[in-house]
Amino acid sequence: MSDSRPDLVIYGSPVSPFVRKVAGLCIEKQVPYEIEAVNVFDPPQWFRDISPMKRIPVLRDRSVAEEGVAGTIADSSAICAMIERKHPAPALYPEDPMALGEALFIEEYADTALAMAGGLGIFRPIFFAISKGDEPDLAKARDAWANQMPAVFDVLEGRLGGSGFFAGEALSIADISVACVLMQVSLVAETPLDRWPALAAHFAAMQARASIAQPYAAAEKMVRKALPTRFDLT
Ligand SMILES: N[C@@H](CCC(=O)N[C@@H](CS)C(=O)NCC(=O)O)C(=O)O
Repeated sequence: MSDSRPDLVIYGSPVSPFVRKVAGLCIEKQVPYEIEAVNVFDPPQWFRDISPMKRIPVLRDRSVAEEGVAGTIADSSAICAMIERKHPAPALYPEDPMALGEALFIEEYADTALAMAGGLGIFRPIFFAISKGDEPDLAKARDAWANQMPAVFDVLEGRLGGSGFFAGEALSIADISVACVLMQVSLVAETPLDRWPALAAHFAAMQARASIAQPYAAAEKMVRKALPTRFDLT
């Protein structure tokens, strides 16, 4: 009997922007994958064994090994770089050295600065509270929107300049990373970007791509069960 399962398994949940980043890269490359649900806050021992920092996502490549640490990679950036090498087309890392450096920097900036402000500052105080049956901490979320997000948006707006892409002349890991992390805010709150027109245009264009929209739709389906509408943080 032939095995119709995809080689690539992403352990985690589409509610994680880093899981969606890996899924988005796979979709752009038309690489089959599946997501296997793991509750990262109370993970089974087998997951702790393959995720030293107890974070999602972790990737398994079944063509390498079906269990244990072999065949697994923790951390979305490491995972995406591995998939790029294994499935080079279309290239999502620029060839030009400076453009590559810029793409990797923007990916890191999205995964840290943007994720701190939007994920820890806005998504968690709202969604984690609601998931536990508590009132959302809107004061904290509004503070993050007013006082943390603008500086991050200023950097992203400046880096885009007049281009439709963050690095080089084509879609890259930078664009996917920014869109996935910024959409973490959209899961729980309106995301008005009128003061940052280049970023707003980039965000709209990215949301129209299946690679961004499909994993986000899966996350939104889960989030909307607990939170039917988004908050206005302005
Ligand atoms: N740098 C890591 C970040 C992963 C990360 O922070 N994942 C979050 C979910 S979005 C997580 O696993 N959190 C678990 C925890 O905070 O205990 C990556 O890019 O994969």
